[in-house]
Amino acid sequence: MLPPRTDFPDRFVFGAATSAYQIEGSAQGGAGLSHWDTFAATPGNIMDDSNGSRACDHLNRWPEDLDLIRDAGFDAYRFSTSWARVMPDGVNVNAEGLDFYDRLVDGMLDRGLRPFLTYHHWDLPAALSAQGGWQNRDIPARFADLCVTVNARIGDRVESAATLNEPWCIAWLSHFLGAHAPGLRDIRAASRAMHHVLLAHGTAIRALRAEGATNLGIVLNFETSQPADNSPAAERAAETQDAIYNQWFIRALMGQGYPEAALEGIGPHLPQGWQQDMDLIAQPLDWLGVNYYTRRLYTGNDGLWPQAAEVPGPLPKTQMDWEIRPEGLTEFLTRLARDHTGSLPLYVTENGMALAAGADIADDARRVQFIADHLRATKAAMDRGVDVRGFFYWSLLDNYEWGWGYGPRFGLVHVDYDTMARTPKASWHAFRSMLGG
Ligand code: IFM
Repeated sequence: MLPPRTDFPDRFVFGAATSAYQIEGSAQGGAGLSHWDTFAATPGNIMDDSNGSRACDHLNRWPEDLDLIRDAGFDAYRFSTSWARVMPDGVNVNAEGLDFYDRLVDGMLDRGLRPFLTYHHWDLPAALSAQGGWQNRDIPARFADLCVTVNARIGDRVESAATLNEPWCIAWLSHFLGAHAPGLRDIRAASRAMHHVLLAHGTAIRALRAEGATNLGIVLNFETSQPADNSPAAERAAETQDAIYNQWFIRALMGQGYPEAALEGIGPHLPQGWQQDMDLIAQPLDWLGVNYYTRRLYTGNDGLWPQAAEVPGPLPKTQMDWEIRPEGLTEFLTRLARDHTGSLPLYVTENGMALAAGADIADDARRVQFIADHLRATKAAMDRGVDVRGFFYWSLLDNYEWGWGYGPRFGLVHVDYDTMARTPKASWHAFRSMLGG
């Protein structure tokens, strides 16, 4: 059972989250190819060789999906706009794309749902990727254009807007670890992307404020990083990983500079004159989104980079093989407020688990437990004085889990990918009982 709603303040927001490429169906509605379409078309990049061309067919089934959010009793829906749908070539606007988001936002308001927009959740137009994408210093201006264009159409009706979802994934996972589009393993590309993604955020926030947009933030992901043993080498590996993953972005955003432990490897490859960009990156924010899923353990190695030294941990795991450790959420929320964000409002913008469907696709008791434990972990941080304003479950629907394809099932609602039938799971019903939907 989930904790009662009365454990949380009246104004605390409960929501469900998705992203465009993972659910919409990228081959429809006049969208251009994104670098996820081209990455997925390259054999070996996606575990089941699938892509997001149809995904959950949300482009056509969105009324049913919004009904599911409303009927569970959620207050809000966190969604993203697809860059390749709004600007198929990265520059020119596809009116059909903007019309879709216009209808979607009206659909939310008609159902009493508060729209929480994310401008970019990874579907960079392939045309911009071909010009260097996040490695290219022009990308901040292009991204600001996207944000201003979308804001002009739906900004009057969204409650809040985040520039980017998980810049670590956009930059490091995609350009150094090679696991996400564009699939590079190149320190120069990665270092440039690590900087340009932040510059794009700052440039967009400044442009949006000039248009009068309010309630602006960004969504970062955090993962507990711990040494697997007592050796100095393991400690160093965990610290380097923590610096790259958990400190790089938040420190720069809060005007605290890049962390030394990460600059050691990344610094030599940053674009020349990067120091002059740091003020623009540190634009004042109205809130910060926190995505939390797991922790990872590192043993020592001789190299600079900790990933080579990751070892499996002993805790129970999700379908992604991610350790389940709810107290990590309390730790991050309190650490963020203490070390970086002070009184800035925080939202848990993503938390959830992948769980394979059993014989009864609606029975996901383990997920109910997972959610209950993470809601309690959120409350524990609030009890310590952290200003947490909301919790969004990832994800409303089973969907396209990037390089993992359609195997992992994160949804509160099961999706049959042949028939597209939606079936609410026990976790959806648990939220409904908690929220009075
Ligand atoms: O599915 C992703 C989402 O797109 C971003 N955050 C993590 C989720 C689970 O991997």
